[in-house]
Formats: sequence, structure tokens, C-alpha cells
Amino acid sequence: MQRVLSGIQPSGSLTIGNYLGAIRQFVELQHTADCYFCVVDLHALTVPQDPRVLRQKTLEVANLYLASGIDPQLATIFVQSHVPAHAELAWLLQCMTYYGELGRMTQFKEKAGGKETVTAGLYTYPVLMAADILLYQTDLVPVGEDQKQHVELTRDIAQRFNNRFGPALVVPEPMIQKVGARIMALDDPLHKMSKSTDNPESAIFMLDSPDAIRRKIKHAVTDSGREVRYDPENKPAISNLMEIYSLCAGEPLEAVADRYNGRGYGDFKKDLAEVVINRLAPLQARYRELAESGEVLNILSAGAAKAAAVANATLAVVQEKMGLVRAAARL
Ligand code: ATP
Ligand code: LTN
Repeated sequence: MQRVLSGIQPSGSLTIGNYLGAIRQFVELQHTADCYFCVVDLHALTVPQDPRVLRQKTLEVANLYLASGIDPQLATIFVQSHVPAHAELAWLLQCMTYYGELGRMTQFKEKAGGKETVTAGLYTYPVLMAADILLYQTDLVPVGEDQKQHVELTRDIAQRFNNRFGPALVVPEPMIQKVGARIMALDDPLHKMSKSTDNPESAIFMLDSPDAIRRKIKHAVTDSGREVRYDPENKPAISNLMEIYSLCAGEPLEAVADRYNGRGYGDFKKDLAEVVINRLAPLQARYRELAESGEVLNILSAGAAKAAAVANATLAVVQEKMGLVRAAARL
């Protein structure tokens, strides 16, 4: 059985970009692969977080995994910081990653924006992600398009380790969907929809109310002209909305294009809002039940125990190969 691992940062409220680009794949993969899905709280600390909000968002992401249909009987759900091996392996791998390699990461360049005061953690962030992946001997990493470069760096680090110390780490492959891998912001179709945005109108959040969804879609920017046509190059805004429609309704893009052929943006946007609302409604209802039950804490502690067993085995091999004297027992 193939091993799958992915993670989402509790750095804000999850968007439909996170859902359509990542979580939707997680739900499918749990039936055919041995899946590990983590809430990467250590990654969220790379930019300033309010401790109270971080705690709340960490549980919110875990509950949204469950509400989206990830079944803890089929997949292992856990919080990254509950498994200390992640931070430990990250250090060991930082000592095998080049400064120049990290400087080339586009996500770092975008988030740092040339400022001196960004944290060292933001710079080394991709190595922590490599540790997340390599600890589980992961074959496949389902992610959105923006993470492809980080998975490629992970492959380079794994190969470098294996070449220097002998085979120890599985070299993973990214798994990126054809449609939905890069949902764009509602106010700017040239930028990805992001949960840590300054403008909450630019994103549809998984827990948005029907009214908020209607308002945001109504005000979403469109392109010049008025025909509803899938053409990401010349009509990036409407093409993005069509992708959201297609994925939420479970209909091919061509069917959406045919239905709105000869009709204007107004009709299309009105229907799109209802399609998104209907897709999210059952998930939001399950979320409310889960959040009230508090059951997630038990699921996360069982998940961490299962994850730690796999992670610690890999960490021990890496430590031994790199020349660390192993303590008699894990303290
Ligand atoms: P932040 O804005 O805090 O950097 P984010 O919204 O980009 O966060 P992440 O936690 O970094 O979300 O990403 C979780 C997963 O969701 C990743 O696999 C990422 O590729 C995917 N993802 C995030 N945004 C989008 C998007 N707009 N379209 C498709 N996939 C996305
Ligand atoms: N870096 C990712 C989140 C992330 C991740 C991972 C994704 C952390 N660890 C391991 C896949 C596998 C992001 O910013 N979206």
C-alpha cells in the first residue's frame, strides 16, 4: 500500500482553495493508501500568531479534516508538534540543505518580500516540511500547485541523504490535480486564494455563512466581455469561478461552459453561489456537531501515538547513519 502524507497550517480559517486543492484529494486517497494528515502548527509559527487563536485554529483544522470526510479509522490525523521527531529531523536535515537552495524558494521570496525582520523559521520552513514527509517514508504528497517546489526540494534532500549515508529515505512524488490545484483570489485572479489574507472578501472560507458566500461571489472581479468561457489565459477571473463551479458541482468544465453559453456573468454568479453553499452545507453541519462534542482531542492523541511510532523509527535510522550516539531509551 502506498504511503501518503500531507499537512495544512492552522494560520487562519481554511478556504475553499484548501478544500478543493488539498482536502478533497485527502478524502479520496484514504480509501486506497495508508494516509497521514497533520495540522502543521510548527509551520504556522513562522509568522507571528496570537497563541489563543493558534490553539483554536489548530482544533478547527482538525475538525474540518473530519467534517470533510476524513475517517480516523482509515487515516491517521494528528498535530505536528505532538510528534517531536518532526522538529528533530528538521534540524538534522537543515544540516544537509544548502543556504542557496532555500533562498530560491518562491514562497519564501513572496512572504519575505525582501524584509530583514522575517524569521529564520520562515527561511528554513521547507526543511521542516521535508522532515514531515520523509519521517513517514511517504510515496505521495497531495498538495496544491504552490507546494510543488517544496516537494522537489524534499526529493533532493532525500536523494542527497541516501547518496551520502546509504539508502534510508523514500523519495516522494508530489500529487497535484489538473483542475483546482490553484484557486485564485476573488479580488485578484492573478494571486492565489490564501487563508492568511488581509482582505477577507478575497477568499471563501469553508465556514462562511450562505449570505457571506453570496456577497463575496457577487462582488468577485470578472473579466472584460460578458461570455462565460473557460480561457485561463485571457479570462482568468471567470475561468477561476468556473473551476470552483465545476469542482463544487462535480461536473466537467465543458458541461458548465455549455450551460452558461450565451448567458451573462450575473446568472452564472448567482448559480455559482448556490452550488458552493450546497457543497459546503453538509460539511458545516458536521463541523458544528464535532466542535461541540470535543471528540477531536481523543482522535488527535490516538493519531499522534500512531504517527510517532512510524516517525521515531525513521528518526532512529537517520540519527544512527549520521553518527549520533543513540541513547539507550527515548527519554
Ligand atoms: P497561508 O495563506 O497561511 O500561507 P494557504 O491558504 O496557502 O496558507 P496552506 O496551509 O499553506 O494554505 O496550504 C494547505 C494546502 O492547501 C496545500 O496543499 C496548498 O497547496 C493548498 N492550497 C492552499 N491554497 C490553495 C489554493 N488557492 N488553491 C489550491 N490549493 C491551495
Ligand atoms: N508547506 C505547506 C504545508 C505543509 C505540508 C507539509 C504539505 C507542511 N508540511 C507536508 C504537505 C506535506 C504549505 O504551506 N501549504
